[in-house]
Amino acid sequence: MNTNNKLQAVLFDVDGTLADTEQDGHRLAFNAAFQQFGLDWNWDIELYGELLQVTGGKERIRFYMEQYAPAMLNKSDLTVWIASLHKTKTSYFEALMEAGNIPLRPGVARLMQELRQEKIKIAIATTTTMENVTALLKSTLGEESIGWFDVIGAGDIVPLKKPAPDIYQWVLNQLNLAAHQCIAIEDSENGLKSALAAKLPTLITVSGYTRSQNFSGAITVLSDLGEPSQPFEEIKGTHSEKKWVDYKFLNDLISQ
Ligand code: XBP
Ligand code: MG
Repeated sequence: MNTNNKLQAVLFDVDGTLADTEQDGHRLAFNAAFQQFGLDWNWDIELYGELLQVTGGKERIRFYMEQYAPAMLNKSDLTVWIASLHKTKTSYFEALMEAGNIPLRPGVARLMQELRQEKIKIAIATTTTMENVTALLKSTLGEESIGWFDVIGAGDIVPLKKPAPDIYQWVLNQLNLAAHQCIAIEDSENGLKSALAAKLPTLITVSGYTRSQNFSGAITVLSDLGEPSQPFEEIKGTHSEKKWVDYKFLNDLISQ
């Protein structure tokens, strides 16, 4: 561990932050599962943007049913049925990741590699399932990359999903670190609320669906993590001269 510096760990969100997985990943997987179950539901790009206000796939399916298919809520085995529909959706998502169609966002791989070199811990705090995290990491960074993470907090291991703080608190407990020694990287308002409720300083990189959300409370809001050859755009700036996020950038952010 690097004791000369304040930053001890970086906690990454997954969907929208590591990769733009929602529109052409999760959404397509949900629709494929609906088809397999003989449902005439189709989540188009716009509708899916509205449904994203609810985090968690099972929770999102139930929310959709409340709005668009309330009669089906009377199913006697509703919870089991939603879980099985969601399991099918997860299989389709894994297959989409294996096909390798969704790349990591700018700067993600570079920053993770640098943090590992600097002996800064890296962790994941996500609402999605462990299967999905594994499939994304494998297809983008290789099989061994799962082992790079000191902690992976995913899916149903906590009772309440984002915007509740549970998943970030769980990861902090596992890391045995205080929130002020860490930084969270998120892409959504629900994710920001969750991280802030766990008292984590939070950097936002906006994604397709989240650009116009409310990010008050974030330390800084950027287009992406940037690369030396592909600078980020500052949305709520730090006025840093450097236009890509690296270890020093993050350490300076939480030391201000
Ligand atoms: C993203 C989510 C997830 C995904 C779908 O959360 O809310 O529900 O949309 O994944 P985060 P599941 O950005 O915190 O990762 O169907 O596996 O829930
Ligand atoms: Mg996200």
